[in-house]
Amino acid sequence: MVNLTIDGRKVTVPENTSILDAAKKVGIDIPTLCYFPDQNIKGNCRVCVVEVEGSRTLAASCSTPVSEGMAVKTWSKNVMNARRTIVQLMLADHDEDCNNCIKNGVCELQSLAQRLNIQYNPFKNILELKPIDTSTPSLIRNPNKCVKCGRCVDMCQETQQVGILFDAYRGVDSEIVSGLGKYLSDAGCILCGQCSTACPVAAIYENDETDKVWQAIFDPSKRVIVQTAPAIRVSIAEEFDMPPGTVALGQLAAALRRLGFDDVFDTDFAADLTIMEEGHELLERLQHGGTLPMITSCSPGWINFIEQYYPDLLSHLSTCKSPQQMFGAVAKTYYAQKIGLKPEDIFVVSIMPCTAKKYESGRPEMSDSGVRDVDVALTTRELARMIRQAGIDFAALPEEPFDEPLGISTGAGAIFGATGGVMEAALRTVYEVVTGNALPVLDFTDGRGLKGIKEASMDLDGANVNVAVAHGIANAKKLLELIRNGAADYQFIEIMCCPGGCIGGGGQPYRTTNAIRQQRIEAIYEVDKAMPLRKSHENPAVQALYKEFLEKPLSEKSHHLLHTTYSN
Ligand code: HC1
Ligand code: SF4
Repeated sequence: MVNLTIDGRKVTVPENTSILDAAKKVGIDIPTLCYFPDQNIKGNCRVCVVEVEGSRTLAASCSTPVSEGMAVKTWSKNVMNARRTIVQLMLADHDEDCNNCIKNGVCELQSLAQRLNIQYNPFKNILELKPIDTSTPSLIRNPNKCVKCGRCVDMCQETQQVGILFDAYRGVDSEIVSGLGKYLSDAGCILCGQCSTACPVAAIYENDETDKVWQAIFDPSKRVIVQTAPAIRVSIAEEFDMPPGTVALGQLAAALRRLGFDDVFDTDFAADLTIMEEGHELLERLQHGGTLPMITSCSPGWINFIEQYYPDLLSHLSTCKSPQQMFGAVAKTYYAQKIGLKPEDIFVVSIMPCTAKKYESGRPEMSDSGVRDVDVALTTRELARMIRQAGIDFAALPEEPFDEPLGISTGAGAIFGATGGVMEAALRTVYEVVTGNALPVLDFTDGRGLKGIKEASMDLDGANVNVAVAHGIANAKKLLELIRNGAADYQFIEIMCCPGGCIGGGGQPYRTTNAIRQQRIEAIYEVDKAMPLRKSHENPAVQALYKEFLEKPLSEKSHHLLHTTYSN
C-alpha cells in the first residue's frame, strides 16, 4: 500500500493506483476528458493535471501513479490556469455553434468550460471547417466538433476491434479519421455506434430521425405503431436521472402512449416469434442437415460485420430476420388485416438501443409486407429527446400495460436484450419441443454475464448440443476464427455485436461503462423473473398468430415474411 496526501488529506491506496483514482477515493473529483472507464489510459488531453510537490511540471493525474510520501494539490493557481488554457485551446479549434448542436446540454467540453468558468477565450478560433460525414443512415460524423480525445478510436480499435477510426497526422494537423480520406460508408464501418456512446462531444452521433416520427404522429391519416426493444426498459430511466438498473417497463408504455402512438407494442413479442422460427431452424439443421454451427442473426451490427469481413461463413447464419424486422412484417400484414388497414396506411416506429437498426430497417429486402416494414428506428437517446420535447415527467408516469396482441410477450423475449439471452430463450423452447418434457430449471446461468465467450452443453433427448455465446466484435472474431479453422465444436452460437449485448448498444445513454452494463443485465433478468410466462412457445399471441395466419414455424408464409438472405 502507498501513503500520500491529496489536498492535505491522508490517503492510502494500493501500488500503481493513479492519482485520479486515489483522489476519487476521498471524494475529490478531478475533471477529465480523454479518460474513459474501462479504456486504456491515454493521458493526452491533460485536462486532469495536478501539482505534485517537488515537481516543476504539472502531472496528468490519470496516467501518473501514486508514490510513497507524495503530496498532491488538485487545485491551485497553476492548475487552474493550465486547465483553462487547455480547454480554451480546444474551444479555439472547435465549432462553437452550441445552440445548433445535438449535444447541447450533455456535452462534456461544454460542462468543462462551465466548470472552469470560461467566459471568454483569448485564443482566436482557427477552425477550418471540414465536410460533415452523412454517408450512413445510422451515424453522423462531424470532424468540426472533434476534440481528438481518442475515446472513439479506443472503442473501434480495442473494444470492437473493427479498426475503422484512427489517429492520423501529427501536431496541429492531427485528426481522427475513418480510413484515410474515406466516409464511414466506404471505410468498412459496421455502424455499431460504440464510438458514439464514448464521444464526449458531438463528433460522432446518431442520425436523429425524431422529426420524421413527429410528422407521422401528427398526420391523422397514419396509424402509427411503436415497438420497443427488450433493452430499452432497463436503460431509458437513466436518461431521466434514475440509477442504472432501474426497470421502467410500465412507465415506458405510458410515455409512448402520451407521445401519441396509436398502438404501443413490444419487440419482445417478436423476440418470442424469432425463437419459434430460429429454434425450429436449429432442429431442422440438427436433424436433417444444414450448416452448423448455426449462428444467431438478430444483431444488425454483427450482420454488417460478417457480411463485410467473414463472407465465407454466411451460410452459418440463421435465416431468421431480427425481431425488429419480424415485427414490422407482421404488423403490416397480420395486424393490418385485423384492423382493416393497408400496409401503406401504417407507420411502424421501433425504439432500439442500436444505431445499426436504422440501417437494417432500410435494407431493400426488409419490405416483405409490400412496403418498407419498419419506417423509422429510433435509439434510446432519441426517444428520451422526444419525451423531453413533449414535456412528459417520465419519473412521475404511472405504470401502464402494452397493447394487445403484439404487446404480449414472455420473459424469454425480454432476455434477448442481454448477452446470452437469445441462447437461453432458444434452449428453453428447443428443449421442450424436442423432449416433450417441461424444463426442470429455466435459468441457464452458464450463458449469462460479461465474460467474453461463454460455453455450455445441453442434453436434448440423448443428443448433446454444444453452444457458445460471444458479445462484442472482438470476442466474436475469436469464434469465427475457430469456425474457419474447423476447430469449433459447437452446434449453436449466439453473437451480439455490442459489449454486454443490446443493453450495451450503441444507441443507449452516453457513457455506458461495464459497471452500468452489469446493472442493466441484472435488471433484465428481474424483468424475466417477474413475467407470468417465461418460454416463447407459451406466448398466447404468438400461438394465435400461427393459428390464424402463419400456420406453423418455417411454413411458406413464415419463410416469406420472417426469413431473409445475406449478401457480401
Ligand atoms: Fe436487440 Fe433484438 S435483442 S437485436 O439486441 O434480437 O437492438 O434490445 O430489439 O430486433 O428483440 C437491439 C435489444 C432488439 C431485435 C430483439
Ligand atoms: Fe467503429 Fe463501430 Fe464506430 Fe463504425 S460504428 S466507427 S465500426 S465503433
